[in-house]
Amino acid sequence: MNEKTREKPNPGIVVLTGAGISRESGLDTFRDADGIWSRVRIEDVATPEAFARDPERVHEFYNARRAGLAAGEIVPNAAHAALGRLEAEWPGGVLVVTQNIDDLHERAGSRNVLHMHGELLKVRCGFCDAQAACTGDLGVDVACPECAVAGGLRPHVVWFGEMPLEMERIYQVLEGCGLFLSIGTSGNVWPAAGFVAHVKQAGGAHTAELNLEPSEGAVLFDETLYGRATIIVPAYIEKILTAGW
Ligand code: BV8
Repeated sequence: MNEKTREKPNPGIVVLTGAGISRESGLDTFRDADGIWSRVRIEDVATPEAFARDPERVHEFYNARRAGLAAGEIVPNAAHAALGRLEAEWPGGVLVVTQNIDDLHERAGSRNVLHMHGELLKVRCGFCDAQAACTGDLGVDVACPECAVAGGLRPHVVWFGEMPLEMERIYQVLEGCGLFLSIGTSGNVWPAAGFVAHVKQAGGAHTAELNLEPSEGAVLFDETLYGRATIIVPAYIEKILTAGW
């Protein structure tokens, strides 16, 4: 713990997570050899242009991921559980800012979860902007539960070229935290890839990267630990709760 954060007895903790934390739960990552982007092109399924061009293709892509997430064998792992424990036991604030659109953090007991890239189990209406829960398949013929118009519903996810959610709140908590932890992300996607630099500019926080391998921004972190999330995250959380950082 450094000077500035030593002032505050229990400084806040911000944890950024990416697809790597859900890999051992059976969900694919994006950029690993067997990742999602090795099978489909971002331009075909994860941009507003793709949705305008071929909405059924995009629905098919997210329907398959939604069905996969709802499958019984996909459950939170020890890394998700460790973050649930951190929130329950750390006297200061803990916010999980996740790039993931799955619900494994919440299923592992985390309450303060901010999905900056949206949520797979939610849909949004392009006509009335209503949001609704969605566990089944979506299609252009499905009517909005609010305005009853069909053809406007889309997955409530942030596509490339779209503004991530709650950016102001995210920068605010980053500027006031005592520890910034980055778990299971390759650091290729912006603005999330810029958070560590933003924290360092703000001055006081300690920064740590926990990942299978060094990310694009690895050199910017004060501390790095490499290995599988289910192994290194519970150990690191235990250390924080018993000895701080
Ligand atoms: C925006 C939702 C304007 C949908 C996603 C040039 C320079 C800079 C930026 C850009 C640029 N050109 C374009 C951009 C912007 C673009 C961008 O960053 N493109 C990249 C590809 C160059 N960004 C945007 O368009 C964003 N919007 O910029 O708006 C703006 C500007 C400023 C401020 C505000 C707004 C919107 C981006 C969001 C897109 N939507 N997802 C969906 O999921 O289908 S992004 C998608 O990638 C996921 O959300 C994912 O989380 C994110 C990042 O990927 P990772 O999670 O890091 O996954 P990856 O596979 O890459 O890495 C996994 C890591 O885990 C690896 O390091 C691996 O080693 C590790 N790992 C694997 N197994 C394990 C493990 N670690 C531990 N244990 C294991 N077992």
